[in-house]
Amino acid sequence: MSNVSKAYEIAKEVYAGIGVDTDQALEKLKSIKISLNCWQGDDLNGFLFQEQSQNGGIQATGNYPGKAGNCAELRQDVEKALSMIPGNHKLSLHATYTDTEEKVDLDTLEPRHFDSWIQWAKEKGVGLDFNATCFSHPMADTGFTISSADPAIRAFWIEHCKISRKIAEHMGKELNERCVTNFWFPDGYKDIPVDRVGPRMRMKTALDEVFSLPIDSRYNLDAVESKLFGIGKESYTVGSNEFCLGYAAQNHVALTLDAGHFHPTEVISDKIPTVLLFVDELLLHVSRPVRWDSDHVVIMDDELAAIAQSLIRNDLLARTNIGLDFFDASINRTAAWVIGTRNTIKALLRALLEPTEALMKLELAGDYTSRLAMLEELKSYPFAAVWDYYCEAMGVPVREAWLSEIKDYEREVQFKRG
Ligand code: RNT
Ligand code: ZN
Repeated sequence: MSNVSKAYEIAKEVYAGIGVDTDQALEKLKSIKISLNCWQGDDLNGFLFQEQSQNGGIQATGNYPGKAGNCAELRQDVEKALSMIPGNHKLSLHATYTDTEEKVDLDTLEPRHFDSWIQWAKEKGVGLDFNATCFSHPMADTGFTISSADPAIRAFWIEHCKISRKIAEHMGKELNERCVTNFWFPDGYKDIPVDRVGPRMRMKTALDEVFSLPIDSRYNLDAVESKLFGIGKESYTVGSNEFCLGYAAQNHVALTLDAGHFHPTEVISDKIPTVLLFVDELLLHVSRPVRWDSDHVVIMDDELAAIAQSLIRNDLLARTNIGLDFFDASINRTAAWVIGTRNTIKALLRALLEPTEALMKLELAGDYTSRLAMLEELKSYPFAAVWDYYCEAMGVPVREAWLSEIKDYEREVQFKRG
């Protein structure tokens, strides 16, 4: 028996002692899909435009060598990352990640421009999600997209959003797995506006038009993402939390909660169980803000643990789509995926290894002493042995064994890229 198996057998007994079935937890864990953000692979460049004007107040920083420069390279990197992550997962594509030689723009894209991605996803058994790309484009230079006061700009972005839904529906149909399409708009002002209502009314009307296009809900789910502020849009964001929450609740679209899009002491782990009382579904952008919406790689911090607990304790997974949103260009980009995704899965496992029912009983009985005592003791329970065993059983590297694979991969593949 390997050390990993031996340690697992002991851990299994320890958890059984508090009424937790580790095998059952792992079965459940296996069914949870994480949507990897494609944009971690190439610093949000995409392949639609040769020279992309970057705007929208989001930014990848760093210049680590070996970045994917085309679809084939990006896919190769994603495959590498997925080979080190246990379970079956999804890839979230932005509209700019087309695979085509044709001269197309965001308002003339068609589902067929994503054929190679769909083909690849089928072959690899990877699910796909989608994102309208309403930034880094000359039509977004004024800082406004679908809420622009200029009807031509507004029409351009409305068209792009409609097309995005069509593409997503096509992907979902082809893969026979619902695609989740995220809509985030950078729209806002650097300085204090006079009219706080007008842009929001325009955004509301524009979204109504976008979502009026009939789409098969078996194949696509729409989600709107709020934000507190972006770089250069510090004073006013059209798609604020209240705007998106209200819109999602009223119109039965999903709400996207990005961990980096709130005031620094606000946490999405508390928003998840709250807003699900009022919205149908959620899309999470699991991220890590450091002082601001800096999109750092997800680590095993308290908030990640709390997000996982929120989902598991109240069984909210069925209405929550878990996606990642970070982009660090200062470290190996493939390693970033591996670190962030493994951590997210690890956090879910830790939550699954909690004797939730017993804890809830203590709480209801008013025994807060035992609640605190147990929650603290649980932190040093041997969850790592269960995690290692899961990795081994799922055929992915155990502990940091994946790191040397990345080092080989960057030496042999990524650093040789032109
Ligand atoms: C921006 C939003 C948005 C983007 C991605 C690239 O602040 O978080 O989700 O990060 O669409
Ligand atoms: Zn996000």
